[in-house]
Amino acid sequence: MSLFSPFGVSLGTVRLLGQASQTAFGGAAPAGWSLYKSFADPASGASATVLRDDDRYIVAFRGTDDARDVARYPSLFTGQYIHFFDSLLKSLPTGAKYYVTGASLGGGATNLLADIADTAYGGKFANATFVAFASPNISNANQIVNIGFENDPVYKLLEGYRNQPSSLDNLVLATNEYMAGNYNGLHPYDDYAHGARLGFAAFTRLSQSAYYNLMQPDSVVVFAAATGKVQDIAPGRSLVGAFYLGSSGADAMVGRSGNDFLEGFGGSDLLRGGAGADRLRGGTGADTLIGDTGRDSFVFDSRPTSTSVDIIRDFKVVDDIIHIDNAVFTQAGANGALAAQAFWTGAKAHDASDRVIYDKTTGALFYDADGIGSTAQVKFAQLTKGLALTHADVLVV
Ligand SMILES: [Ca+2]
Ligand SMILES: [Ca+2]
Ligand SMILES: [Ca+2]
Ligand SMILES: [Ca+2]
Repeated sequence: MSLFSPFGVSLGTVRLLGQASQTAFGGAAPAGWSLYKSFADPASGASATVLRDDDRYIVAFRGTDDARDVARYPSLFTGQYIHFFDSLLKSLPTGAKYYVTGASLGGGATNLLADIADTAYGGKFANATFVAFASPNISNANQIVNIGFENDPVYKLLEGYRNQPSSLDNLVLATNEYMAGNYNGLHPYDDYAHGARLGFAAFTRLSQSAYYNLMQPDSVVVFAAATGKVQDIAPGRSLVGAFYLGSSGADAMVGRSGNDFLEGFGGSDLLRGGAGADRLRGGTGADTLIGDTGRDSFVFDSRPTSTSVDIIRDFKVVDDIIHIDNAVFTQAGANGALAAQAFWTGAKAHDASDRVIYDKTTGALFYDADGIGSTAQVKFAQLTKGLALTHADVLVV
């Protein structure tokens, strides 16, 4: 399972089409794709870009990506808007593989084409892949997937913001406006989460997330984009776990009472789980991790170096566990519980089999690739002093 698996579309295709939708706004074409046709109808303001790679075509509709689009919403509602593109769509070849995308009003056109693709334009778009971003109107036809932020007041506007089978409904762009309390962009109306570029950057982050395959279409995914603390603030959701994805800079992300998944990426981040069984993954940088109550797991999957020592403020032996990834802790052993002989309590290794060493007097946690061999141990975490830590507190993943 992942965010997009029910829709038969990969994250790679979503990212490709996200970039293509940016091409309609003057962004660079995706690698391997070239401009096939530009379309602009001055009378209606409708415009689109068609990209080509051999016998594959991407039709990227564009809107203005700002409030001027609203004048066209009635024609989205009636379905007439797509017909501003008739001359373009009729001119495209038959028998090709089509991808159809767009953001905002362009997303609306994408939904309208999905609705009529089985019969309109000679059926040439009947087998197209449809991915729409931040669209006010939502179709559920032709396996379209609709992507937008729940706090974007444009997304699903013409549906009264109702969840739809084709829509991702719980993605949050946690900007300063969001954290100030405008959790849905309607208090007051503010389209701060509508910018297509912001959305595109968020999807790049998704592709880098170690949690991607744990996400489902209705998962709450919070993208940190605020200068201060980030937390899901949606009402009625305090017990629902969320995925928190940080930026490449310093983030401060705090989970609520559900089972949360936090990922800091680069920068020295503060991750705090709150109640519930949380998973905290600092990424690179010197991160501060706080699990709070519940059975929390702390994941170390970046190469242990002196600049990436994470502090775990509240490790509790009875509840919590440390995960070390053998892709970077290469001598830690196979996936599963750390071998008893690979753990040692002391200032340094005492035999050749020691890999994880806890210094009870300082609280330092070390990795030693070869035990008492010639390779020096590297500190990778700072825990509290005096813990009754054992090999059972470390899982190799
Ligand atoms: Ca970060
Ligand atoms: Ca939590
Ligand atoms: Ca917790
Ligand atoms: Ca980090």
